[in-house]
Amino acid sequence: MASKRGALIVLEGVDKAGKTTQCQKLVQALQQSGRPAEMMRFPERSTTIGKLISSYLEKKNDLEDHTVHLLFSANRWELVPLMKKKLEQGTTLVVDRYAFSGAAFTSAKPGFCLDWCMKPDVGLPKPDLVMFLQLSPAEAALRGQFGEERYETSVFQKAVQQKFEQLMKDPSVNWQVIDASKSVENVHKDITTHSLNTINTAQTVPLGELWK
Ligand code: NYM
Ligand code: MG
Repeated sequence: MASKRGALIVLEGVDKAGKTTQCQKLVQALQQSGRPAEMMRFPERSTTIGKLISSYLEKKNDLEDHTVHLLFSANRWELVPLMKKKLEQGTTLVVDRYAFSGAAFTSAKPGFCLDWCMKPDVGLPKPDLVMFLQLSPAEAALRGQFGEERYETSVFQKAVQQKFEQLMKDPSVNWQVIDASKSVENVHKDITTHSLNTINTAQTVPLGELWK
């Protein structure tokens, strides 16, 4: 029998929904239960492309909007060989943001349509599960001030949320909406349940291609 592949699990949501915390807790829980798992994040700021993106987000440089969109996508593509290798080796990848953030954030800018924004990411490894951490703008505001980075304003985040809602209508993607207003531990429990189911079923189906 061929060895079992890992699952590709993505967490999405607006800023402050708790994605990073939950990714870390999920990886830890999977590892502790003897399942190989690693965390990844996008943008991955350590590469040459990632450094350009990072300084853009920190407002240290300006980039034309289409250009930065394509750099975010390129930053995913440059990690595809590594992702595929890990998945084939049986490691489950827990990913903090993916192509959905790419499409939602750029299409929230004036003059961009969702369809154009999705194109560069067509054919990326398709997540076996995308969990959307749902948090209302009011609840997000209770979690304190936004940071200093580009896009971190409540007006822009509301536009991003609407784009995510459009993306979630696509039945070719396995979306699960998670109520992120619950306690960290209860959100973690929900996420773990969905992830364990996905890890079991991913072993029986080949890795797909996104938006194809
Ligand atoms: N972002 C993230 C995009 O605009 N496009 C993308 O493709 C991705 C992956 O970068 N505000 C935005 C969303 C976030 C920011 O922040 C990355 P963080 O805190 O590193 O996840
Ligand atoms: Mg963040």
